Amino acid sequence: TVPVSTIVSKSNDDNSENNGKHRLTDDVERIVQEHLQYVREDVSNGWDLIHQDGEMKVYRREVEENGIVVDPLKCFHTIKGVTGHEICRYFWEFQYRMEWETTLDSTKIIEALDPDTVIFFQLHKRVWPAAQRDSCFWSHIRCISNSDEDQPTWLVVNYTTPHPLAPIKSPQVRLVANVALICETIISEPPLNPKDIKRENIQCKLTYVAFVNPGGWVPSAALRGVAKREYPRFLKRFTSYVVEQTRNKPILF
Ligand code: 14H
Repeated sequence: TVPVSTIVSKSNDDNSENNGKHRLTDDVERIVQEHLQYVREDVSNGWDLIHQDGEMKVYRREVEENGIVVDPLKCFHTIKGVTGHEICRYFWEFQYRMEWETTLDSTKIIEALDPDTVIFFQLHKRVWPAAQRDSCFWSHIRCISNSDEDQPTWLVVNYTTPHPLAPIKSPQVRLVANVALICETIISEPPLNPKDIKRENIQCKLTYVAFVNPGGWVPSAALRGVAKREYPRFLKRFTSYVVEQTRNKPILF
C-alpha cells in the first residue's frame, strides 16, 4: 500500500460510485491482455540475444521509427528463493524504488486510481549523449489465477499516459513506454502441507518486456549501447535486491 503522504492527488473520478472503475480502467485491461498474449510469443525469429549471464537472457529486435531507435526488448530470468508475487510487489511499490533503481533522479506518485493502479512521474538520469528525459505512466499490479492447483501469474504493467499534474515542459523530453514484468512461481517437490514450503523449494520465472521510445532523436549506436548495458544491470540488481529483502521474511505467495 502507498503511504497517503506520498500521494499528491487521489483520483477525482469517484470510484466508490462506479464499481471501482476509473477513467483508465479500459486502457489498463486492454494493455494487460495484450501483454498476456505477447508473453507467449517466442524469440526464435528476428530476435538477437544481446546478453546472457547464468539464467538471465536478454533479447532485442532492432527497430527504428522515423530514424528513432525503438528496439523491443524481451528478457527471461529465473530467480531462486522468491515468488512471482514478491518480485512484482517490490517492482510496483513506490517505497522500494530508489533502493534498486540506478537510472532515476526522482520518482513520485501523482495519482492513485485504485489500490492496484497508480500514476508515477519520474525524472530519469541524463545519459550521454541524450538530453534528460522524464516519464509519466500508470502502473498496475495484478494477480491472474490459472487453475486451482497452479500458482497464479503476477504481473506489473507500466504504460505512458498524459496527466495535468505532469505537463511536458520544453526542453524536457518525455519517454514513451510500454513495459511489463510477468512472473510465475515454480514449487519443486511440494510438501503435502503448503505451510511447509521453504524458500529453497521455490523459484520465480520472470519475463520482462519493454517498448521504449526515447521521445526524440538519440544517436542509434549510443542508445543501443546504453540499453545493452543498463537492462542486464537492472535485472541483476533488482532481482538480487528482492532476494536480499525477502530472505528472512515469511513467503508472500
Ligand atoms: O522498468 C524499469 N523501471 C521502472 C520503474 O522505475 C520504470 C520503467 C519505465 C521507463 C520509462 C518510461 C516509463 C516507465 O518501466 C527498469 C528500467 C531499466 C532501465 C534501462 C535503461 C533503458 C535505456 C533507455 C534510455 C533512453 C534514454 C535516451
